[in-house]
Amino acid sequence: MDICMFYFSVLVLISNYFSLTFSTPLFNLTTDQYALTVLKNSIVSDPNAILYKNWSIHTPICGWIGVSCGIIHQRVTVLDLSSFELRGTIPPHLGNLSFLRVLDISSNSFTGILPSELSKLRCLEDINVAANNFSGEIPFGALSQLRHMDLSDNGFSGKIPSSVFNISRLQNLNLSFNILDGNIPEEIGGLSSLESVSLRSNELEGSIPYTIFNISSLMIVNFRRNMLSGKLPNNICSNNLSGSIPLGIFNITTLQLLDLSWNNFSSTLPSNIGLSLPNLQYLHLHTNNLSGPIPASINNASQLEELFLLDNLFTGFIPSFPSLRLLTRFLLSQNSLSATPEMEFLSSLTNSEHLEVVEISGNLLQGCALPNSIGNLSQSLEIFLAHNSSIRGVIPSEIGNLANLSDIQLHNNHLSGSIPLQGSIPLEFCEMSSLAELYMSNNELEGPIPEYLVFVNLSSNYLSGQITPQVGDLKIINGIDLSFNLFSGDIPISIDHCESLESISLSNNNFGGFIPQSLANMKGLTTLDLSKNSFTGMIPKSLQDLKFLEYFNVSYNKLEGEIPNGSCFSNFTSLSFVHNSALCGPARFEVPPCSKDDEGSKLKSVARLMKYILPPLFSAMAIVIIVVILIRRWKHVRVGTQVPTSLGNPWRIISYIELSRATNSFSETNLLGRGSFGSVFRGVFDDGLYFAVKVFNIELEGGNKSFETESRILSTIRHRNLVRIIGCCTNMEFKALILEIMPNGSVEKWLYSNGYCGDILQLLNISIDVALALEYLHHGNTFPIVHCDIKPSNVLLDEDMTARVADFGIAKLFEEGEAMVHTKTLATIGYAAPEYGSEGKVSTGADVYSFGIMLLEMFTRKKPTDDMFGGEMSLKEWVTESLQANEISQVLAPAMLPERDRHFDMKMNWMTSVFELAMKCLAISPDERINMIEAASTL
Ligand SMILES: *[C@@H]1O[C@H](CO)[C@@H](O)[C@H](O)[C@H]1NC(C)=O
Ligand SMILES: *[C@@H]1O[C@H](CO)[C@@H](O)[C@H](O)[C@H]1NC(C)=O
Ligand SMILES: *[C@@H]1O[C@H](CO)[C@@H](O)[C@H](O)[C@H]1NC(C)=O
Ligand SMILES: *[C@@H]1O[C@H](CO)[C@@H](O)[C@H](O)[C@H]1NC(C)=O
Ligand SMILES: *[C@@H]1O[C@H](CO)[C@@H](O)[C@H](O)[C@H]1NC(C)=O
Ligand SMILES: *[C@H]1O[C@@H](CO)[C@H](O)[C@@H](O)[C@@H]1NC(C)=O
Repeated sequence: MDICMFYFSVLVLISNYFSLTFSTPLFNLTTDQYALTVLKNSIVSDPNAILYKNWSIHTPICGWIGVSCGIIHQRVTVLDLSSFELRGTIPPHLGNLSFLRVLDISSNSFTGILPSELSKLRCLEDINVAANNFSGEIPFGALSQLRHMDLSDNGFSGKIPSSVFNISRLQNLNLSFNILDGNIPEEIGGLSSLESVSLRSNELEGSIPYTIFNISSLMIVNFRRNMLSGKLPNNICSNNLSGSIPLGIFNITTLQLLDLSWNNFSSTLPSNIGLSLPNLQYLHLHTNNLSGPIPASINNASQLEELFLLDNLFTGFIPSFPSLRLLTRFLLSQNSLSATPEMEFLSSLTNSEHLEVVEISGNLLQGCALPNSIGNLSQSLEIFLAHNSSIRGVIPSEIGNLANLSDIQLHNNHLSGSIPLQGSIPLEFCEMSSLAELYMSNNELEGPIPEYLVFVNLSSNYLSGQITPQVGDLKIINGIDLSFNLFSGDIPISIDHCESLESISLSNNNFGGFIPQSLANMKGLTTLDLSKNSFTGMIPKSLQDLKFLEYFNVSYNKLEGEIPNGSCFSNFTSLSFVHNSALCGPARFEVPPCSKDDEGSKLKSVARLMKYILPPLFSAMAIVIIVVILIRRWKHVRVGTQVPTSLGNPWRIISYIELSRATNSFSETNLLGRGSFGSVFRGVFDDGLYFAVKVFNIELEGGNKSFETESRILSTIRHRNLVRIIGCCTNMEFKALILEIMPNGSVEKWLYSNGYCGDILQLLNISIDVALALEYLHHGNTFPIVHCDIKPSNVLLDEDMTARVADFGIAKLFEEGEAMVHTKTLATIGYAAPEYGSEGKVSTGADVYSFGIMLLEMFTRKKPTDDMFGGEMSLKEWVTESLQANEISQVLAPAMLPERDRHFDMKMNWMTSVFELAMKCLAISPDERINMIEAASTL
């Protein structure tokens, strides 16, 4: 009989004895009732009034919400208060709930220590205090019945007590996201029932004890480091495990997840790893110092879904993995790996039907060429990164089969030959100059267009040449957009072989000759834009039979003769026809009426010309600058020149001419604002899309750099709370970024506008948006990005009032090994952290500080530079004093929280929490500031 059962029996005996002696078992009930009442009284905030209403002294505790009792003894066995949004402390009296089996107070805001009296809970099987703000040491002694212990996401510090490792029944141990230090004790090997252990993101150091091999039931091992620090030094909590990975860990056949990433392990992987770990699903060993070959036996771990070995020192050939059918992510970038010339490992991945991500960039793939079988990789493939790898040869056109590929990066290789005209080529247009240069210097770009093109978008480039008659081979093409280029020549008659064509835009080029009658053979045509060219002759009458034609534009040409008036033409307006030589027809087209004779003779001559004169032209397209091709299934592509803006879509390259037209030559009336970098204008594209364009003043020192920084950063990141880029326009003299327009302006403008009403919820939402954006910047990428200029004027509001962080002109993208850099860039006074403002030291902490100031400003509606501050008194001091005096209503923005508000108390509590959070962001020393993960989760 185990201790708990023994204890239980004794108590039952006693209570029975008492029940015989007295009329009710009052003795036991009052102990539990007393403990829970003390707990209730220790709660300082219960925003949903759960305990306040339900835990009534007049009802039996066993009916209280979150409380369950044993049927016979009527003692509390379960206390589950998870996610009640409670704030307060845990009193030692809980240790008197001697029959408690389950204690779950997770996802609240409990603070203080966990009382050591909880060690008296001898029946406790499951304790979950995750996601609170507990601090101090882990108090437990021998809780011999414990099976599940979850203390994650708190502030527990000190060493892991060895008593934890004496709990032989323990199955799940989760201590992640705390600030525990010291070594992992060897006693861990005694946890013979352990199935899952997570010590992720602590400050543990030393090595993993070899005794771990004893734990034959382990399925999940997560010792991942806090991502922020990784190999970066010091400032934030991080594991610092090192040495070799004990080989015994690879003998635990039950293992499903092994995550040792972001540590400093230096060893090789055992060659039989895949044989000894047949159940492995996730192998995350990235960002360590692991070396040696990647064992081919990994292929035997047929359950493997994620293989993350990137950022290590692995060498040798990448083996083939034909058996990994469940693989979704294959990340081997940043090693010193090589491969066979045909890159057989890539071919072997064609068996992985669910493959989504392949990253092999930054390796030593000299002499390797991408195999044609790349086109047989899974249709679910979204990301393929193989840049900086010395790959040679051509890009196989089969890559175009990968319909869902949204990010492919092949720059800085030795690729040659033609650019396959399919697939969607990367996001980083402005960055792609390196790609273009590489192509330019090594290649003559020419060659036939592959036959299976679905959509060609070459608009807004400097492309010249003529359309070859081979265009007729594009049997399944849906759309051709060659607008805004320097193309010339005729439209080949053979274009009518493209029977699926729905959209043709050739506007803004130098096309000439007649409009071929054969266009009318493309029955599905919905858009035909030939405007701003030099077409001559007549508009073929047959075009009026195009049933689906919705958009037709031949304005600004040299056309003459009658405008057809039948069928689909009845809906077009004079705008489609303005600025031609001598068009005539119905009055509503605002052209003179036609005389009968004119018409007949002209028609005939046109027909004759069509038949005999237009020769088949053979010419190749000479591609002069960056070729940007987009093919999407038709359903993904909007007709015409709609700008793709959704996530994953590439940037659009916009010509200066187009931009100038769309902003009315950058007129003053379209000016939205000026800054140190240059100016922002409003504009509207032909298709009605409004946008903002940020024109960088590249003559100013730093202007060019600012453009580069901003486009570099914005091309690598995507988040709902960051301003989104539509495209760019760049040449030697002019650099601009085209951004989504934010109809509600900046937070600053909104904060100090007349319509401002200080809605707390809205402010909180904005705070959360900004926090999430910063969390993503700091922690969501391989290396942290520091914005360096967080303030209300750099946070914009979209039409839904979702906040988006903008203006990355002075942001810093940290490289490996950096956590702090020096800068001379001027910080904004008032918002800059002390170490940044005075010494130019930039770390993620600098953003945290600025965010803290922004929080204070939003809720007090006082700028840090307000006249009332200066000398000793700063915005921070001012709020601190009111917090200490418990009088924050004194500093809240006027009218923010009227006394009559129905939820006055609750909202006042929120405000206190917000200000307390701001203070944690405003610690003088960057090391003492909280990080944005904590800040965002607090909010
Ligand atoms: C408390 O909550 C429980 C469970 O939701 C419910 O059954 C009980 O009636 C409530 N008691 C009071 C006094 O509201
Ligand atoms: C990691 O531990 C090593 C010793 O094992 C120590 O020299 C080093 O400073 C530690 N690094 C960090 C970031 O704590
Ligand atoms: C792992 O298992 C193999 C085969 O069972 C054995 O030879 C080896 O000694 C074991 N290694 C460790 C470190 O336990
Ligand atoms: C990582 O380990 C190596 C030795 O294997 C040591 O030289 C280096 O300092 C360690 N790095 C950190 C950040 O602790
Ligand atoms: C003209 O436009 C109307 C409304 O947009 C549409 O219902 C009608 O079918 C169009 N007519 C032709 C001939 O396309
Ligand atoms: C049990 O808890 C302690 C605090 O840890 C109290 O001091 C005791 O009074 C309490 N005992 C009873 C019977 O409620």
